[in-house]
Amino acid sequence: MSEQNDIVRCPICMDRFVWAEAGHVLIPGNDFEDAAFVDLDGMDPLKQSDSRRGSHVRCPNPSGDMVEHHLPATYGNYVNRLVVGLVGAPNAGKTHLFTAMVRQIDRQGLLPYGLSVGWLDMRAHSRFRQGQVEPFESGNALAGTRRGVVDYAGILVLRRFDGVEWAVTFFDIAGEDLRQAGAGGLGSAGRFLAGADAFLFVYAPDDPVETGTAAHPSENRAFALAIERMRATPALHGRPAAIAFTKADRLRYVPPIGRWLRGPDGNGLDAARTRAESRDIFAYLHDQGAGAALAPFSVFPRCTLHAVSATGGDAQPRDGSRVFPRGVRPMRVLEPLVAILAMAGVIPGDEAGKVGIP
Ligand SMILES: Nc1nc2c(ncn2[C@@H]2O[C@H](COP(=O)(O)OP(=O)(O)OP(=O)(O)O)[C@@H](O)[C@H]2O)c(=O)[nH]1
Ligand SMILES: [Mg+2]
Ligand SMILES: [Zn+2]
Repeated sequence: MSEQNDIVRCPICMDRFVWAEAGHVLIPGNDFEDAAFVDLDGMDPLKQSDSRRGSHVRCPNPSGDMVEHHLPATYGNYVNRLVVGLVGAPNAGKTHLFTAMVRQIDRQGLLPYGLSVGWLDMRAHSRFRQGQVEPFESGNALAGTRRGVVDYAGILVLRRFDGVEWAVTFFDIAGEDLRQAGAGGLGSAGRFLAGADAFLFVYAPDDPVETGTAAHPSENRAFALAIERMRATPALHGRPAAIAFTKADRLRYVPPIGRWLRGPDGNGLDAARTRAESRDIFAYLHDQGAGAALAPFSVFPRCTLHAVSATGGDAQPRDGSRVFPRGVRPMRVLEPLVAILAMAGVIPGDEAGKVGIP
């Protein structure tokens, strides 16, 4: 959300500090190890801004409670900032969903909403494309997220037709870290729950094949923690949330899920349609006894529910790894994000103002 011009909250450690326009930046070499700190003080302003692009600054982390970490050196240029946290149980499908979202964003999937896109950290984005999006596009299942990694998964720059720009930071951490974040404080990986401006809850129908131990449908520890945090932190009240009911391909013949999954995808905002979809899926999950999946509705005044599929079908084992034999076919993966962007005011206008209002 918007803050005072030069005060930045680091999305990694959550400290607030005054953003310094000069000082040292970390200019990456070919490898992160080759990176070199360069002092911009006294440098010609034109060269300075050139050097800032593509480089990083060390977060001063005033509270000194984290290992050294870095932010893109242009992060502070954006007055409008939104941090979106993906929340969900281990194996829920957060990483596949996020990867499918990035792929769709890169295909200009947000243009129908008046948003053109860029990535704040192009190097990190290229790495993500190579390491995640490309294997995914070639039909390979992605690995589970490494535990203990506290870093943003990507920072998107959205530019509206009226020229207003937003920096949108995404966090996708391991579900197991989220699950344990409650035990004895937030834990380093779970602290992003405290600083997220919006939550993308990821819920999947039970999956006995992968987990072996299907969780009790009414229990979702990752959701519960985010909600607890929300209740305990008045500053967070009123933040938007969307629930992605992912892997809906498994329910493609089950009404009303299948019908919504085949429904409009990327056709612009329609608050009434989103309300109807949220109601239908709410009723379905309620019938299934999946109360925990619906818990976000009890704390987030603006909350939506969407049937999505990151992959279009199940992965199957092949030669020691897992593949999608017919390739991937993401369905409606941007719908939850679009709802969040509308609720957060990133997408402006009357229709956006109605999204998520019960
Ligand atoms: N059928 C189907 N399977 C999916 C879909 N998305 C993910 N999966 C499968 O679900 C498994 C877990 O997906 P991930 O994206 O790694 O889950 P995660 O929530 O990031 O898990 P952690 O990183 O461990 O927290 C993978 O084996 C995928 O093959 C989907 O849309 N449809
Ligand atoms: Mg993951
Ligand atoms: Zn920091």
